[in-house]
Amino acid sequence: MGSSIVLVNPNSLSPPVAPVALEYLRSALDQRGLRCEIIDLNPVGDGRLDFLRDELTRAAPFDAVGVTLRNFDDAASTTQSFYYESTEAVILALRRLTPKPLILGGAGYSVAPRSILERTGADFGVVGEGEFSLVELLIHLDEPSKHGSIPGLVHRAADGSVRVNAPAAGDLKALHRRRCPINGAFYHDALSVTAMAGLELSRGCPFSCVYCVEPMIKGREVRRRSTAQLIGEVEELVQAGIAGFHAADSELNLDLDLLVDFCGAMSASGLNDELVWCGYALPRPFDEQLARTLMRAGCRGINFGIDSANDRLLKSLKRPFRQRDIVHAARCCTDAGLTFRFDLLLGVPGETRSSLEETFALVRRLQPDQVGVNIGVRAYGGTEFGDTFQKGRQDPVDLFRPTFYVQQLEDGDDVERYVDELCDGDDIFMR
Ligand code: B12
Ligand code: SF4
Repeated sequence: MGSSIVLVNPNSLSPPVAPVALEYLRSALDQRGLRCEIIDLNPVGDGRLDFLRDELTRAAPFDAVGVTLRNFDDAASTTQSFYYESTEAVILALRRLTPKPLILGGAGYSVAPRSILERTGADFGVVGEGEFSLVELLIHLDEPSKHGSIPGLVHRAADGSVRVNAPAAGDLKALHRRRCPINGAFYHDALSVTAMAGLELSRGCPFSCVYCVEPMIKGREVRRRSTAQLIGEVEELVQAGIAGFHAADSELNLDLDLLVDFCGAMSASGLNDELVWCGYALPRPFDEQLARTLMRAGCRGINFGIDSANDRLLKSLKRPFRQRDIVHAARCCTDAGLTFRFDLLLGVPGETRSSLEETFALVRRLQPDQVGVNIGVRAYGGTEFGDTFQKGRQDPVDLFRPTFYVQQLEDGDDVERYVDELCDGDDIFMR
């Protein structure tokens, strides 16, 4: 039986995002009396591997090492950054520094679990949520006969083949999360979206948008924490001097009862005066009362990932809303004075000059505070879009590496060029 673990955060992207996953995992381990030390490489800069070696020596003895892989690429066709390589360097260094079992997990890891385990030679991985499975694995570290029944565990069978257990949805209300922000001064000294703490109200998404990995890594059932638990977490953030949080939910309005209840409790407790927050939401269900409730609760920004204003394209991407919902949600935010942003996804299959023009015309009419402009769909393995992308190809593409579909316009013109023209130097468009 193992009783202690070191968890490493190798993320070094700029701007930095606080490793909320490690805070949540540490809470779950604490709750079961298991010791957890955290090594956060994000603030270190040069000399990361020396720092890692020194910190491992300080943390010894321990029974296992875990690494969080939050993201392995930026999902953007214009940059195609592949962060996996810098993370792999940390994992390989750990392999050299300690003989203890190496366990991988995280949203990025869960998108390509088998592939990353094989590339790194790590001993175990966890697909999906970590709070329950990591605890079980640590307790049964030396009992391979138990590994086949740990949800989401990626492990090697006796013949060396990699096995991936089906993930399960744990009871989030059974978790007593304690918020002790990691490296608070480094992550939280400015009030930008990235400098906010993470806070998860609910987990999971029931929709099937063709390109999205979230139902795959968070589950399709929307599970919630209780409002009392969430308010307790927010209080602890405030006590730690945190001035804002970004909701870590796939979409905030998947469970409207929870959201409205949480907002009411934020207002009633006065926490709405202590910190501000923001998050992602769908344009439906959304109404003016919700926009006002969010404002009163301290919410200062909603990001609608609308992709397009064209109903034909929204339907083919299996988005659970249409243009009229976008218009309605935007009007509700404007009337309530709630800042909102649209994220566009352009150059999807079937995109034409006129669908691009329709999207830009609508966006200009609705006047969001900001518009994120993304071109090209990232094809991830395990998604419907990834499967369609592979179909009919003689040589399958390695979808782990940045792989994008960008539609050419009907006259052969480039979407990127035409989008630049449509943005016309307007600074609400973030390219
Ligand atoms: C909110 C959010 C943001 C916010 C963060 C704000 C903030 N201050 O926290 C913003 C907008 C800044 C952001 C930015 C980016 N994001 Co983002 N983001 C999210 C989102 C919605 C929530 C992240 C979160 O906090 N989750 C809550 C925590 C608790 O969950 P978790 O990290 O998955 O951890 C759990 C498990 O994975 C597991 N686990 C984690 N680590 C470990 C380790 C071990 C050993 C084990 C066993 C288990 C384990 O257990 C944890 C608890 O259950 C996720 C999607 C999602 N629903 O999770 C995308 C997501 C993580 N982001 C993603 C991406 C691509 C990015 C960007 C690269 C986008 C860009 N082009 O810039 C940047 C990277 C920023 C950075 N510096 O790292 C992708 C990553 C997938 C990939 N391709 O690798 C995701 C999955 C979205 C998606 N649909 O593709 N993001
Ligand atoms: S894009 Fe949003 S609504 Fe669609 S599956 Fe992903 S998280 Fe769910």
